[in-house]
Amino acid sequence: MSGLVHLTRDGDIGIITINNPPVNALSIGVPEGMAAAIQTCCKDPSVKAMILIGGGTTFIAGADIKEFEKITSGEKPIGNALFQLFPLLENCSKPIIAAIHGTALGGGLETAMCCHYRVAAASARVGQPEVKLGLIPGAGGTQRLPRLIGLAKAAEICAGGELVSAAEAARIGILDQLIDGDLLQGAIAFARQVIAKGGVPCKTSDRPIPPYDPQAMSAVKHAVAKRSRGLLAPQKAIEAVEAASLPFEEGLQREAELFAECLFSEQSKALIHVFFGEREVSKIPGIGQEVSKLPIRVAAVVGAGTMGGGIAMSYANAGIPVLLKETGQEALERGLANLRKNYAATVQKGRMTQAEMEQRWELIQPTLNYDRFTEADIVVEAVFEGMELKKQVFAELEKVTRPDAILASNTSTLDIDAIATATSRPQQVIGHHFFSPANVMRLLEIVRGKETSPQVIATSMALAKTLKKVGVLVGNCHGFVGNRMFGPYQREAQFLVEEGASVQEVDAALVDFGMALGPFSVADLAGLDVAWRIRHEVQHQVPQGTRQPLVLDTLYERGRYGQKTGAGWYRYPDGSRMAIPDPDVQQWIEEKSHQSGIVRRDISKEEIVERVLYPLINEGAKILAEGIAARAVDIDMIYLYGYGFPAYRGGPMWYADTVGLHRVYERICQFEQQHGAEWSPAPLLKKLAESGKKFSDLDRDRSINRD
Ligand code: 3H9
Repeated sequence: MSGLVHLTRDGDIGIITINNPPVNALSIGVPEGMAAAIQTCCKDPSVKAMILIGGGTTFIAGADIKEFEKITSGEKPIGNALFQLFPLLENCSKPIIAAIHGTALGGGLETAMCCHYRVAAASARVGQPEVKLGLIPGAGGTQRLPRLIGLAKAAEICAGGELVSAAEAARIGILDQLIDGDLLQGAIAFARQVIAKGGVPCKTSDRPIPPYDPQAMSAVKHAVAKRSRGLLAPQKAIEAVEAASLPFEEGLQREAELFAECLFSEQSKALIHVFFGEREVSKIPGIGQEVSKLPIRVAAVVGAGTMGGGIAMSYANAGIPVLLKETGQEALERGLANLRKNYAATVQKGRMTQAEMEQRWELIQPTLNYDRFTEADIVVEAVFEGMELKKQVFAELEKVTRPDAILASNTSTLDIDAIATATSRPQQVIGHHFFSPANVMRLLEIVRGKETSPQVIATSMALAKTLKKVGVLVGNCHGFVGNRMFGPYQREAQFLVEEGASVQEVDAALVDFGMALGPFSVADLAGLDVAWRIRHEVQHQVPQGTRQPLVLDTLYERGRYGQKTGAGWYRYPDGSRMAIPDPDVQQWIEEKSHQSGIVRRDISKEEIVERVLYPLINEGAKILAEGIAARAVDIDMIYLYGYGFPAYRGGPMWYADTVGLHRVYERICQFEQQHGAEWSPAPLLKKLAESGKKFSDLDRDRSINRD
């Protein structure tokens, strides 16, 4: 038996404990260890039943995701040992009871379903989340789950990937019993009852599938199609579940084919990159676990506008009391009314109870002065985006906060070191760039100034987790990582419409690529006044003769600021959010093209995607070379969680790797010839392309050097 699995006894019951921290994944050695333990118990006539339980904080979180790359590279076959274990478990003549705490996920739930009974702690959760990795359950999950709970419910769980609480799992038939108190003792008592009743094992694969409900199935299919635009795995999961109507072994065979199809897909590789990426970004080179963190018990936000209100909600949602300061009564009341409206909408959608809303509301304490700011462990400044105003606020904060308080700015573009000069404690100053709506968007771009202390950085990273955000640490430059890269992306979108594409063609090409919204819809949402102001703020740095977008000024001058004014690149009649193409905009674009001597032409979807994404990637390469982002994966996570980049493409840098850096570099060189110096390729991109390497190779090398 392997050291990862231990066999102990409680009288006539064999207790098989998996010890593969942190999540008891089914890594090499675990299925083998379980198989050996079962065989030992089977041979021993004094053992009447077995309990399978996880050591530590959880049951089994599934197959070891790290091992999938070995399979796709041909180093290892798919789940060999698992496929030998499962018949051994299910066909065992002595009853085996899975005792679940923490989570039983993916291969973990599949293991539990091969056991003859399942009991769980009330706090446990189960699920088949493989679709989140671009996969489907591949070890019988799509065949056994329908036999427990019916085809429609199984399709919902396998194609949606959401976790199910123990109470719900017991209600629908995945679990046989919930255990109060000590799980192992409860499982032992359950096993004794099974033995007393004659101990005849009940195989999941022998069960008939509960009666089919076509209406429920079609509702699941409809919901899945709506939620999973562009994704392969959810559809395959439904196909696999439907194959459960076949004889069991045939269904298993179909599941295996579909699993392999998903496993070898680019989507799955990208989503696995995202799974590890989301965790990797919290590991900061040079700032280890030993750096102590400041406690965040009370927060304060300066500015109750859209951003400030959303930030206050993020703190309240995490249970942290937050002071919300405005300068005037009217602005404060407006901000609070918006907050209340936001919360009420969440309650209406059923995502929060009224009681939860009231609890969170209580945590937000409005104020017109700094009187209680000494209580704050962190202050987030969220005032209008202008250097002088921000400096003034920071100078005030210095006087009203404790010396150990973190002073964070929500600036989206401004120099954090310049802001820090307004205080005598630059080591406490940091950027916390939230994304709108701040209570919803998961990205928190954390901007380190040149003097920000390691403790303030470590606290900010931990705080991001508390706020349920993905915190990514970046360096200080105009626009940091996200908005700096977004500049060339937006610029090229505008050039494309001047050259012949329509606003909606550009948006549609990017939406088809998988972006949540096209660049013009995003611009209308963010506000064209904001884009105009940012462009004009940096205008003096742009070299003479550089091509400038022609139409943004026209829209701005006509008061078309986007959705908030009912018109921008599109029209939004009667306050709706539905973008309607506007012939006036098309006419202005054509006039401007004509005046500038641009000959309009047809532009293919492929060119649109390359023209807007490649400058984004090129800028990303410059950012990497400058160390503004520590790793390509940091950039990927920023784009996924802050800019609606499709997760199944892994983020812009991962996407570039999949296209091939040589191809990306060549196209950028061609665009440079056609469109000028703005397209000059990043030296790092050139170097990687010429040496046949990828951005992910660079990350791997850096992580090896770090370890
Ligand atoms: C599958 O089962 C396929 C089968 O159907 C068929 C096979 C043939 N493997 O998230 P955390 C690591 S597919 C390897 O921070 P939490 C994770 O990277 C699998 N490593 O903790 C992290 O490492 P590090 C289906 C894994 O408490 C550490 O564990 N299962 C795995 O917030 C802690 O993780 C899933 O998709 C894994 N399976 O959340 C479940 N899981 O410390 C994926 C975790 O180095 N896992 N790690 O950064 C999860 O959803 C969450 O990790 C879980 C714990 C809820 C379990």
